[in-house]
Amino acid sequence: MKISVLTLFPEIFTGFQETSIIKKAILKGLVDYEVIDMRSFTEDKHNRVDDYPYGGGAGLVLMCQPVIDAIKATRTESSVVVMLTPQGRTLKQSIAYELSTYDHLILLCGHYEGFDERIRHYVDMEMSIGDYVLTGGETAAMVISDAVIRLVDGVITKESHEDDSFSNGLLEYPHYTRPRDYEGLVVPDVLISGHHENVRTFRLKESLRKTKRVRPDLLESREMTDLEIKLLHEIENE
Ligand code: 4H6
Repeated sequence: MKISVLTLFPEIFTGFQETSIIKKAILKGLVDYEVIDMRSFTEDKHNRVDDYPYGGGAGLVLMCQPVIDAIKATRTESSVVVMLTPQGRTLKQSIAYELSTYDHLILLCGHYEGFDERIRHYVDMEMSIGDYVLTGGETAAMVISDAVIRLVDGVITKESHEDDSFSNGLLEYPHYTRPRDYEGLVVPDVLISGHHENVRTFRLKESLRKTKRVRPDLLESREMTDLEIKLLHEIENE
């Protein structure tokens, strides 16, 4: 898959592209990651990309010309143009899965007070990473890129994201590694027993316990198996 980021601050993305799993995905050719400076599209004699809002008010607004020319130069038949804004649809793991199946994502990052409204005519969807305000769309674009890239086939193993929090509608179970006893904090016996079925049940129960405690909203909209119902009853009676 290809991801093109349209931004006024391309340097923010260097550390992201050069680190860990994202770097490997790019090196393996699984993702083509391109960062484009929208300022290079300005036709203003002072290189301006923003201007005062009609009707007055504080702050500056990104102009149509450089932004729309950047979109037109970057998009192809198969591109999906995603604008990062506080008003967009909130990112969820299920949306990250959906985005990871696309051929070409264009992530459009705004700054200042936002975009001239007419730019939305050139956008396929508007996304938000949560209910808070950022100084620019770049960090949101990085969050979306990260969530999507790790789901692209071959970037990490399937098992490693099938167990992820949210993938099965629950938060992830706890993990332990050596040593077995750290200052009296011991690893649960079942994980050392080698009994795979018991390990699976333990992990499911701990996932349910954590989800019930910190994200009960996730349980409300989720179908339960008989085993899950039984484990939840056990948790309630402990
Ligand atoms: C578009 C419009 C995304 C982009 C306005 C972007 C939060 C998110 C931005 C703005 C973002 C999110 C500019 C409005 C700064 C506030 C960039 N903030 N803003 N939740 N900011 O995904 O002032």
